[in-house]
Amino acid sequence: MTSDESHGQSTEAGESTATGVRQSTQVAIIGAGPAGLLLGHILGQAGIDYRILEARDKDYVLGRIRAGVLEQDSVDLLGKYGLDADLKTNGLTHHGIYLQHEGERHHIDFAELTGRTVTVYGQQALVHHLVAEHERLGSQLIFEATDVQPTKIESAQIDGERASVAYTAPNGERITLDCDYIIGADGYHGVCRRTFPEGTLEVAERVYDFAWLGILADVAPSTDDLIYALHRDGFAMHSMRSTTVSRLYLQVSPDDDIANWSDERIWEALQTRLGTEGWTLTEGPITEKSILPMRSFVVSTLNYGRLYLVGDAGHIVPPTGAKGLNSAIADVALLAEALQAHYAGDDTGLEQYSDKALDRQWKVQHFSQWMTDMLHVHPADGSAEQSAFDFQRQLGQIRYVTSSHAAQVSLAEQYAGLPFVDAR
Ligand code: RFL
Ligand code: PHB
Repeated sequence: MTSDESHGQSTEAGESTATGVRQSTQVAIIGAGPAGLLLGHILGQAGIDYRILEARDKDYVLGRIRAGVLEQDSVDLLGKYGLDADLKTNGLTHHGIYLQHEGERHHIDFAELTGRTVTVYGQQALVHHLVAEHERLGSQLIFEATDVQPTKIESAQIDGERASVAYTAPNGERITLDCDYIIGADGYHGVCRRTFPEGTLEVAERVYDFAWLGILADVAPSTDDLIYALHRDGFAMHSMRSTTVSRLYLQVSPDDDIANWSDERIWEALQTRLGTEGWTLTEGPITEKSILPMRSFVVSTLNYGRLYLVGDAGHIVPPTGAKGLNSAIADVALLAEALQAHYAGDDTGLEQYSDKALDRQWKVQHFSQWMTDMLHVHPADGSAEQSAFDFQRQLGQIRYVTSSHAAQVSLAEQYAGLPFVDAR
């Protein structure tokens, strides 16, 4: 089946029962974030039926801003499935990043160090494109599907039994959707992870004592590549969305209130933390601002019975290494391949999915935490002496990274992206 053909055509006109309507598909995907939307496209192109159930309305899903950097393998995967038309026009290829400390700025050239690049392309633009393509194909993408409840997930152990997902459709009808597999692509706050039977899933977690204040501004970026800066006042970053829109971040306290941050105060802090001699940060109207908490979080398994987790439903990283969206895409690549192999008669990929995805994920967790630790001021939870020690240690680390070829290759290799894992 090609991407031009309609797909995701699960049976719509199901049988009515006393408790509602019973319908059927092969794969029920819960969540229309980037992971769920992308998985649907790949399955559809392989001729596998699916239905995507999203709790929020379409405007809300299209309105979320979030991530901005795609690894090269993410870009290549979107290209492989013909989902990169907008990305090719509006994505900005970047050859590296700047690391900055105490006003000193160093370029780390990924292309030169590893032959790989990254692409700055907003998650919002990606989601817009994936939704538009689903609509063009007439996919089964249901917004405002409420009270979504996965059931019979353990049915993999019972011969011939299928799983099902119950949900309330936007017209108020309660639907039971029978399926072979349920995919939890429902993010950190989703329902799927909570459906694992007690004792089958453990959580490893770290919460940080700092957060990011993120802004979007209608002003051309003042830099060619992203700038990550450690300053005594805290971390700051300069990213972008296009040649006319900038995205910038500041480290703040997680219990700070956005009301405390006037536009003027934000620009002042950005000028201080990002400033270097001979360089100007151009200011412009701020169109969006919010404070984003951060955490590291990984579940012990991404699979129980007929239920599989992908993306933020199974793991979260702090955004410093730009890995969340890319990890979601890496999971989808692996699981989509495993599901295709299943329908061709081979279950090895499904059996190995969780171990393989988590093996890659823990490497990504290490990198994200390393970048975060190196670039943020650690609040004096213990003592001012500890904080002062940490700051000097971090400066030592940045000076090492910016002067060592080996350290730069390692950073570049991880930032541009560890290879996606093969399901075979
Ligand atoms: P999402 O995007 O959270 O989507 C989950 C979807 O599931 C829906 N849902 C439900 N639907 C039905 N029933 C339920 N019970 C449901 N519960 C939830 C939700 O409404 C939602 O639509 O997860 P997904 O698809 O796994 O995608 C993950 C990414 O969104 C996330 O990892 C990234 O945004 C993280 N991230 C970054 N990642 C990168 O790779 N590069 C970056 O540069 C980057 N920058 C960032 C980021 C995240 C940030 N924030 C906001 C934490 C920058 C920031 C500021
Ligand atoms: C972004 O552009 O939103 C962005 C870029 C790099 C990161 C995090 C966020 O590490």
